Amino acid sequence: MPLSKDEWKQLEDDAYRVRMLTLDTVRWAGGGHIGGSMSAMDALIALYHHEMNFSAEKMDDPARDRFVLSKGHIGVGMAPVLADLGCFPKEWLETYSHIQSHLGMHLDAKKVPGLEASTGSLGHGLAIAVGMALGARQLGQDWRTYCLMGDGECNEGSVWEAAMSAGNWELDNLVGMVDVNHAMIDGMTADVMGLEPFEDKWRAFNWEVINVKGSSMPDIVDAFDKARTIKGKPTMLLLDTVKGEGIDYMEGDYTWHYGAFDDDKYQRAQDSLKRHHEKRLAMVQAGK
Ligand SMILES: Cc1ncc(C[n+]2csc(CCOP(=O)(O)OP(=O)(O)O)c2C)c(N)n1
Repeated sequence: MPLSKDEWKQLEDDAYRVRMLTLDTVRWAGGGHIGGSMSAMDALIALYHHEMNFSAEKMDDPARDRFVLSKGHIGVGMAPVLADLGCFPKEWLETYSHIQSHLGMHLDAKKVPGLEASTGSLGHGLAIAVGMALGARQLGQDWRTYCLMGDGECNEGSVWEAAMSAGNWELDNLVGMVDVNHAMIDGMTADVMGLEPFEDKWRAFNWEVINVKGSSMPDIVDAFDKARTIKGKPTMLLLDTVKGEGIDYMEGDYTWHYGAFDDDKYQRAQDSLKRHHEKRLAMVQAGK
């Protein structure tokens, strides 16, 4: 079902709140993967606050939907999503990436309540998600599995082995997503290792492909709805996003893959996110 205005506004408020919490977490940690956290945040919020059968109360329920964060370097954005949902105390975020913390820079599923898989070594999450989706089928369960990768991550050969197996097994209970923010750690994705024709590659592996404006809550939700109607193959959402979304001086700049703030940059980031949220609310108001 399309989002109502109230639901849309709520998702925007959720995304703003968790983006601000991510800024704080980067600050407490002394640095973090901020660019790819901001580009992925709208999809993460739409997933956890709208799409998935998941909550802090359900995090051990065998019937819950599963999400694998394959681009595991954005722990600094993922931990705030889970803390905000109530999976663990928000105070843990103050120790993110510190020695002896529950929260390492790349999150550990044995230590982080609500996290389904330990990731960080790129290229492994989709194979884990394929296993979860196959598991649901074997057990006759109807939970759905979701997996988020980065576009740079798709340089990894193991992504394509997992893609081939998901297509082969016609896993229509699996939704993949790529955060196509066009940038990676050391340059623009197209300059480091071209992916085009990206869409055709997924189709060739028997995936349904949906192109999505990854900064639009209604578009993301529509794509999740459409994925539920696809039978006999997995669905891939190619999320067209901007690295650093919402923080003007970071947007589109790959050098903000990982970064730290001084007081001035922190203040400017907060101010920019506030303006970004106001713009988003005006779009909700206008209905587009
Ligand atoms: C196997 C592996 N090789 C290298 C790295 C180092 N690394 C961390 S993030 C990154 C770039 C990933 O780019 P992308 O997937 O586009 O991430 P995003 O821009 O969405 O943050 C690399 C190469 C890693 N984590 N794992």
